[in-house]
Amino acid sequence: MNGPRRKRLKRQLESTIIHFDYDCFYASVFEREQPRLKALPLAVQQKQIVVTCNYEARRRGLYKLQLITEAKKVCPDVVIVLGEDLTRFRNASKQLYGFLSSFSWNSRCERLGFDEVWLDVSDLVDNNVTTLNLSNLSNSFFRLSKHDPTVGFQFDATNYAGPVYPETPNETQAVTISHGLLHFRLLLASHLAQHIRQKLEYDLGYTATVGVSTNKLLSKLVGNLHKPNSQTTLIPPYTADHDEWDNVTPFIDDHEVGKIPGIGLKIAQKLRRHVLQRPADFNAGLVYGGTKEDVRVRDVRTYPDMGPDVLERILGGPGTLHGIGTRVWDLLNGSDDTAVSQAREVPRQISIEDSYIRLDTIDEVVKQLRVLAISLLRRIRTDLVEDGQEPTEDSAATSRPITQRWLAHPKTLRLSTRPRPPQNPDGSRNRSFARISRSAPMPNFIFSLKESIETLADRLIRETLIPLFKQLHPEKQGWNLSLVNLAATNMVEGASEKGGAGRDIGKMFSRQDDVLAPFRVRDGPAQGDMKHVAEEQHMAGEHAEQLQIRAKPHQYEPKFSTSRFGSEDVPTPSQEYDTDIDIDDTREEDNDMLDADTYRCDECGAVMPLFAMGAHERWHIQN
Ligand code: DCP
Ligand code: MG
Ligand code: MG
Repeated sequence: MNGPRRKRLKRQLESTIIHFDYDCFYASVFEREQPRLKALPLAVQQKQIVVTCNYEARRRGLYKLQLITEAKKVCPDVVIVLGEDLTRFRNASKQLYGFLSSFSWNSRCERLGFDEVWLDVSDLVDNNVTTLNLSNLSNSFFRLSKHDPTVGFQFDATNYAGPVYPETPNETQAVTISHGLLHFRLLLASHLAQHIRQKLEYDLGYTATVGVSTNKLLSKLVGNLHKPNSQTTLIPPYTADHDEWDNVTPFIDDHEVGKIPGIGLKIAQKLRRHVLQRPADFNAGLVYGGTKEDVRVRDVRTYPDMGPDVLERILGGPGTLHGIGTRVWDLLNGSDDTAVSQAREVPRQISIEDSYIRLDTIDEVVKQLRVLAISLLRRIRTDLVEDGQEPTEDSAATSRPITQRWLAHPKTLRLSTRPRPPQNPDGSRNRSFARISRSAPMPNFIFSLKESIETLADRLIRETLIPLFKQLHPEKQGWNLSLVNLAATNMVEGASEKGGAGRDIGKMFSRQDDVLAPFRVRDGPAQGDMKHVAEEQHMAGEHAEQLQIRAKPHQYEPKFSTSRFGSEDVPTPSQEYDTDIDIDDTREEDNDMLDADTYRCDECGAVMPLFAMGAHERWHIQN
């Protein structure tokens, strides 16, 4: 192990991080609505794909991102539910986030997609470590509340809760004082994780798979070892300082390079190519098909001369951020000093979009703008208006008037479209993901809570959206749009009469939204719409990792930001209103799902890597 790496990792040993990934999330949301589904093989369909299925279905051979036709063949009695409307998943995700973040003392609670959350429990755990009764560890009490010492749970602090990595027989796991602080921190965190998982299941009806470690990278990866409804703690030693070995290196070494969050498709390909001395092979699969050659972290890490400088040379280049070599070297060594980001009260922006096979008349555009504007206004009200009650002298009064208060005002409305490129003489089209956009000040009338959403939407279309559209597309015809996006941006938070930190934290968290980068949670399709596309499917979990590896966080590639997982690098919209057409100005926020290696099928909207496209097109021809 080299010096700088050890130093870096050591610095991170002061944090205690728990990563949650809900089990078969979309399927669980349906099971909560209809408990009878629990016992049946259940698949959630988007387009022609099983986006997820419950574990009963997995037992019968179904898997995520399988074709529906294939799933029906493998398991003829599979129950299929439609999951294109994301509203229920978004709501469940918010509720679960609110629940998990209520355990936090430091408000560091970050969501990735809909189904993953990191909790930084460093302060909570440290506090409990310092109050351990070392002479009676097996009868310990975990304090959950800073203020009330009676709130918490009993636990046995001589053993980890749940499985650990490396697998260790229970008797040899026993922890004594001599094991040191890191052991105790992780051990306590493992009990906390178990407690939270149990409550999550009993109180809310969801199960999760959990990882416990000292940074975001390791906690996310280690959780995968025991699925579903379980947890894994990566136990010390984390560095080989005084010991002869550490547990982090063999753990991270076994991963295929593309499985490391933060190592995207292109970076992974470059690493593989360097190690293999030739481009790595792909198996062309239909959807996200069995993909690449297995090049493990170990193969890269131990490759002759490998280190930050060589990586900088292999991966760097025009348009890449300086320091990519160090960053990737850190990741390959299990080191990640990105912080779990602070819970945010309001989203940075709210955006709604839909994609279209054909959208080429003004009448149809107005119709679609109405659908989008209604969704947008509804989301704005849900996310930005807080219900409260007028304070009165009589605390028992039940008839206090309900008040509604704006938490924030989006100051800008942006309309973006993605025109289809014109046909080539041979009838083919060039692929293009370029968006164009125009923005305008958000008119104040939309903040009226007295008017109906429909009335506001009609006025917004008349007064703002149609003029914006005409600026974007001055010609009356000749265009054909494959996508329209409406975004409320430039969020200015309203002053709170109750003040910042001390306000109703439950409400605050339940409103928190979009910890989005590197692939943002997109707003869901408006109900009843037909061709919603898979962009918002870039959520969480294993397949998100697959998606993440081809996500393009920024225009240049590879992009490396301080927060690969977090929200910090969700760009803040410009304060200025653009007056010129910016080609593709929305790419950073909205277009970062797709990169040159990703393709969206014009026919059905499914998103897939280019190599899968041939098979996919053949599939359309046959069906
Ligand atoms: N999802 C999606 N499209 C994808 C990948 C995922 O719509 N390409 C959705 C469906 C999943 C949710 O995101 O329910 C979370 O993704 P996970 O990969 O974590 O999958 P699950 O939670 O469903 O399953 P697991 O139990 O393996 O975590
Ligand atoms: Mg999951
Ligand atoms: Mg997930």
